[in-house]
Amino acid sequence: MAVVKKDEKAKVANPQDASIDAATQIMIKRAQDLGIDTCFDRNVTLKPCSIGNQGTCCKNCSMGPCRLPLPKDYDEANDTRKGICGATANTIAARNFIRMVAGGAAAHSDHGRSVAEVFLSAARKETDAYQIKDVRKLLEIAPFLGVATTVEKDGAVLDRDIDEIAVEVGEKAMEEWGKAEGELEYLKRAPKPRYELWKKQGVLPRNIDREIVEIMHRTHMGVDQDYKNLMKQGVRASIADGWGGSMLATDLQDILFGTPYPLASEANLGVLKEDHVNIVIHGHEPVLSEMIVTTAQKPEMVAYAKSKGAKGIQLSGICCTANEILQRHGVPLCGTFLQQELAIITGAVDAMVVDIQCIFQNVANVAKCFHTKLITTHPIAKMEQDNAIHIEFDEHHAVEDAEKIVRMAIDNFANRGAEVMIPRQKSPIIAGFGVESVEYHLGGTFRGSYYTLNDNIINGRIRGVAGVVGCNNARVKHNEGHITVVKELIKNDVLVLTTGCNAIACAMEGLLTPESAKVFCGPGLAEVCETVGIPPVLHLGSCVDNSRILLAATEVVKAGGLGNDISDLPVAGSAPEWMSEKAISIGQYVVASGIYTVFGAVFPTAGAPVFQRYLFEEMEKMYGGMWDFEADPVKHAWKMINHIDAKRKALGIDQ
Ligand code: XCC
Ligand code: SF4
Repeated sequence: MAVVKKDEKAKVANPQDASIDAATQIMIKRAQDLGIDTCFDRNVTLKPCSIGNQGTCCKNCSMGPCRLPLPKDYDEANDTRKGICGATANTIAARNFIRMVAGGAAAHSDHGRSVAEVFLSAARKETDAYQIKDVRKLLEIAPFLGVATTVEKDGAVLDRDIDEIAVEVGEKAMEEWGKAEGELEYLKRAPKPRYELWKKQGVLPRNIDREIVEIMHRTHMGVDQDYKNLMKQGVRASIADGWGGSMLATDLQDILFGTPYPLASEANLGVLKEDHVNIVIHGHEPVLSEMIVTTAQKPEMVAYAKSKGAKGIQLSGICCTANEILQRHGVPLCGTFLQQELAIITGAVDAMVVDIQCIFQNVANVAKCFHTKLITTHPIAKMEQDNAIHIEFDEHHAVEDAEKIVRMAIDNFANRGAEVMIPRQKSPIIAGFGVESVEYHLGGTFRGSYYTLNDNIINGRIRGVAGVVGCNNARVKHNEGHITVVKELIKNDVLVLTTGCNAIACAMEGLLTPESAKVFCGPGLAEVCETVGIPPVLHLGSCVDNSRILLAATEVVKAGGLGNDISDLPVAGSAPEWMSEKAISIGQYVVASGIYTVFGAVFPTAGAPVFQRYLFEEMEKMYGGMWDFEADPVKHAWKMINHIDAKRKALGIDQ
């Protein structure tokens, strides 16, 4: 992947080197003309530490940091590197790696916990802002949490009261974070052989919080100093994320806000409208943004905006909050992680509303250069800059909070400067897929007809399925990895499931339309997409919605014909431009679920080759899935395709 080059004289990014996206290039240049620095420029002036980059810098106690770079003449048999305490490069890299898992699992799971709290308030009718919207899904997940959906009365089996089920589901869900005994309830949703494998490996999570806490303990100075044992806990915590915190977040959000179904929208900075009040929502939790969507659509709010000289209110989103409100309401995507500063630099954003995760602190500095109100909303995510306005959101006065925010944005419309510049680029998209809609669109089941996913995989029209997900990373050319990997996959008949910022990148590039199948796909995949009318790249939502990918894989296994476990399937995972700890947690639970997973950009264990080999090779023997790294996006895609072909061969469907 091309590394962003620096313009020696100016010490700013060359826009053409920094991104493949025209709107982004225009806005990087615009920022430079205005003298405002963005992450693209800071990438030029701030170089990463090459030892930290290799994963072999330990600062877990104050005798360090102990820095153990890989020697130029590295000789594995005589690796004498050690910290003051004697910790080896493997121990240090493994500790750092699983601390990333802990950070990521904590982020996803704490998000899930917040949703569960709101869910329980709604179920108990302590708030009227939220209701149980999707009863079908409530009834679907209740049994997995051990909640009965029927009662016996006088020998007859009757449907149980929905409100009662909801309260019990809420209570049982909350227990998953901290129950004293047992194991996570959702683990049994995995294919049986997978569950048995986890049991055999001793990695069934007990509860979500405990596995994260135990990582912090085991990586403390002088505790666990065996990289294999450390990784065992990393695997366990990651499963608690994917099959626990994240999956609960997705399910409870679906029940509260509705399970997504395919809908049309648009993506890229061009969705901002000069003559509208623009509110950009950024972060991850849909609890507040759902309220903002409802509020901004109210006739009295639209009338208020008009009274201030605007033609209406344009909502749009960045990062995963964007994906959440896109998949349920069709709210357009303003941009990916790396475009958050650029949105404000258009001069057209009247308010940027942020919640948690992936929010640059620098958006406050950029907002200072414009009229933009930057509003933080979450008690755990404030900013030190004095222009950051904190309006703390609480589900008990959700409607009032949302109204206050929308009014503040409308009132701010009149304060716009003359210099609004919105790039015109935007692409039409179809988003809002999930396990339910993949099934529905592909024949109403997974197997047994011309249209179904399993049959199309078996007959080879679809070569395999890839989950391509994850962040942007300012250290590599914006969206180049995402788009190159995805295009190479669909060109070779691999159906792509996407979430997170990869989904936004694909959206901007026009890959989320059924029409794109003709242009970019191999003949088999094109035929399937054209027959059933789906895009070759299916947008499955936010980062917590990677749980949808796990469940889709599980359904494919259950439908039969493709082996007994997820590790038998011709599937692969990828995060071409990852940067966050959440991505490491996701990668690890995908690997632990039996899926070969390739990361791009950098890999944080390069300084400890023995430990890295454990992740890249040994893991497959234990879990049927393993990590890999490839910075070059075409080679990256081919590693995935080769893996898919090997799995097809093993299944005997390679003709
Ligand atoms: Fe953040 Fe979820 Fe990464 Fe994008 S993809 S940069 S984590 S928003 Ni999850
Ligand atoms: Fe150094 Fe060991 Fe302390 Fe880490 S825990 S900083 S390796 S002495």
